[in-house]
Amino acid sequence: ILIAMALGILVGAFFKWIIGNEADKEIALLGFSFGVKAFFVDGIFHVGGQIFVASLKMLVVPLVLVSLVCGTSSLKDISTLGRIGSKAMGMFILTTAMAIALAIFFAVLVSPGSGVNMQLATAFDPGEVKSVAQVFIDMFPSNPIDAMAKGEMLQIIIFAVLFGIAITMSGAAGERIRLFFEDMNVIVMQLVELVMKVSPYGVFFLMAKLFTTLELADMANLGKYFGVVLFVLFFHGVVVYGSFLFFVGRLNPIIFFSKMRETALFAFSTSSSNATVASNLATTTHKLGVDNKVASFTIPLGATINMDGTAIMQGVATVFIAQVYNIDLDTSDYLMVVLTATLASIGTAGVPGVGLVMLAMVLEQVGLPVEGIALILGVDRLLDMTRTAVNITGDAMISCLVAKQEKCFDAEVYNDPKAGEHL
Ligand code: DAS
Repeated sequence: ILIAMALGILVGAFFKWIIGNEADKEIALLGFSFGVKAFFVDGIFHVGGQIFVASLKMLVVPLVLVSLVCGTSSLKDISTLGRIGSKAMGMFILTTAMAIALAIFFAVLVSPGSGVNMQLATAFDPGEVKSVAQVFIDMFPSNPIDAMAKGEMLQIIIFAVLFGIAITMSGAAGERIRLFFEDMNVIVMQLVELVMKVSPYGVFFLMAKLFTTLELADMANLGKYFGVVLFVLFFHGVVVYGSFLFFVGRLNPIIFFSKMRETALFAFSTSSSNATVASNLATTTHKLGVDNKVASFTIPLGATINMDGTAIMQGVATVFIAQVYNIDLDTSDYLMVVLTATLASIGTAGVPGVGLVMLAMVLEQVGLPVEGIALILGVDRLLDMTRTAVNITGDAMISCLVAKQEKCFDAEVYNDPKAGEHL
């Protein structure tokens, strides 16, 4: 992806030089540059880029529907939800909402996108502004099929969770449907994999088109975006999680972070929370003293629905893209971003790149141009690796807190530097 990005920038800048300022061109050259612009920039690059963005958006509905139905119905029966489940869910949602609020605060503070003045292909229409009450009423779909057809993601998320709970209450019939959705989940993950395979081409086309218009000076803005996301990821992962461990769990954060090192590195290298579940389970039970009764529930569920790192990227990216296109977001927009990105991160399965797919949904929900994703695609890979490490660290931290509160926690194992060394 990085090579595709670099090539796209070079080709885009080259064509920008050819097309350049038409005023000082000979007629012949004018014809040539017009041909280049029509065939390459507005032709191949534009069409290829838009196809890629459309394929990202194509994944959102099946991905959210299937991964949420699986996640919710895998609770087997609602009684497991009980105290452990509701405490874990409460902590998941609290830390994710805090992550987005932090992301938006620092993004507005640093304003990485201001000064770019990117032109929109069509005039920006924010659509009708809903009251917060209306937002909550509209979250419940009167027609779930219509909601899926229109991509009303908040409605799809609510329907998927309710449907998943209904499955756990439906005995043998529900079990058959649950297994069907588990199979569908495998297929949808392959679909995501397929789109991620062609993403280098998509990145090339989007960056080439982008850099026939973007000033290189705007790269500084991209660098600021990258820096803000990384800063908030580290701040949230170290300061916020460390504070929860120390003040709520009365646990030494230094021990936690030193024991989480290998698992965090595994998440960083795989960019997949799902792939890290086994490692995270082993670390939380054998090294951090969390009873398997808690970890076996909170780690897999957290890998699916607790993605603070992803929510941070989505919060910063939304502010960045709004600033790049000079679109003012007001308080209700930011509240909608917090709500949507929290729900989006719940609906995001833990595989590489899905945070970007869900970003398309967050942008659409607040009426921002989805093609703005092109701006950040090229630098997303390294951010994906980092935010995945934060995602799974949050799962482990919450597992420790819930286990401690439920008296399913072995403090001796937690404080023993040699515990679980055989892993
Ligand atoms: N890579 C995802 C994960 O596994 C996160 C993301 O794409 O944002 O957690």
